[in-house]
Amino acid sequence: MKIVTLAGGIGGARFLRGLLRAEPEAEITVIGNTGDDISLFGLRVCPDLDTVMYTLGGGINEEQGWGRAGETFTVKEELLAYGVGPSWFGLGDRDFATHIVRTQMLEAGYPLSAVTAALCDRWKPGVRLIPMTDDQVETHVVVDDPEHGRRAIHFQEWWVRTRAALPAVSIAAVGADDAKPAPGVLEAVEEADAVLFPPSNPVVSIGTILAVPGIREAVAAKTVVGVSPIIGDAPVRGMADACLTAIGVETSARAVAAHYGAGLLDGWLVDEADAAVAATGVDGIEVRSRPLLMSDPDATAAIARAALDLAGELS
Ligand code: GDP
Ligand code: FO1
Ligand code: CA
Repeated sequence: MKIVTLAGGIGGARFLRGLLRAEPEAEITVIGNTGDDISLFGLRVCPDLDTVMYTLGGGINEEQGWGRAGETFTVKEELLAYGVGPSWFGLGDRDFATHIVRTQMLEAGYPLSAVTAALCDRWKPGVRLIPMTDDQVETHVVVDDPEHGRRAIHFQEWWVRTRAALPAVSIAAVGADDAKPAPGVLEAVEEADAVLFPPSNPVVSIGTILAVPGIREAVAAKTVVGVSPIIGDAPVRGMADACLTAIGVETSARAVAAHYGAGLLDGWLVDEADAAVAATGVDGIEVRSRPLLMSDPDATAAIARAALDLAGELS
């Protein structure tokens, strides 16, 4: 069986761990979000790709959900001793090595997809991890900054430094319009038996991947089942509500399904807390309710199994 998932960071990675457990023989291709990527200290950092790679490869800091287990921060402290920041982004020593290897390969002329494959040679995530594009796409957020007025800042500055506390006027995937899907992305989607949306951020993870020309159309042609990241009108973790508000979408499992739309989604899993959404349905989308907390590997595998079963029914 061939499965394609789009994926952001933590929500995507944890779902994938469940999917691998539910369907160990499947050939899984993961199309990773690169809109969160940022250059710091001359190094290219790809948080969502790394979160998937470290989580599936056994190197993740489990409590935090991003970054490496057993991490130390000597390099960051030494940089700060020189007055070199940003201080608000916690790059650890072990993680630094990944960004050094990545940047060295990018500067030697390798595309990000080849670099990601090389990094995965070490981590062996058990899936084929492909960035959505080899072109540079960066999510920027327009905010009304009390100190500097209206301005655009990098998504990471908004998310990590301000914890999305400055209301977003708009969110843009800068460069997406001119980006091309990375090699293998469209082919994997075309060959897939099912496309799954993990409970990743609908705006800055799934939305950004779909903004690369060609990906939305290819995905829409397949049987697509999504898992809601919103339970009981709130994100399970993080500030996805701030992203949804910025694009004028209510923070609810129903509104997110309607936002994706029946042209894209065939099936939608909502939590038991949102059973009313399954009872009334969302136009043109088959909605089922079940427990959606990825509390442990078995619970997560059961969510993945339910998504696959629904895709099987709808295809
Ligand atoms: P990020 O890039 O690290 O922010 O991660 P993703 O975009 O892949 O996923 C973030 C989303 O995962 C958040 O909006 C959360 O609400 C959602 N999420 C996290 N844990 C769970 C869970 O256990 N169940 C569900 N349904 N959603 C979750
Ligand atoms: N998230 C934070 O909240 N604070 C950090 O200092 C931080 C550092 C960091 C370093 C490497 C990496 O791969 C991810 C990191 N993240 C950090 C997570 C991450 O940038 C965001 O949660 C996501 O990009 C939002 O989707
Ligand atoms: Ca992300």
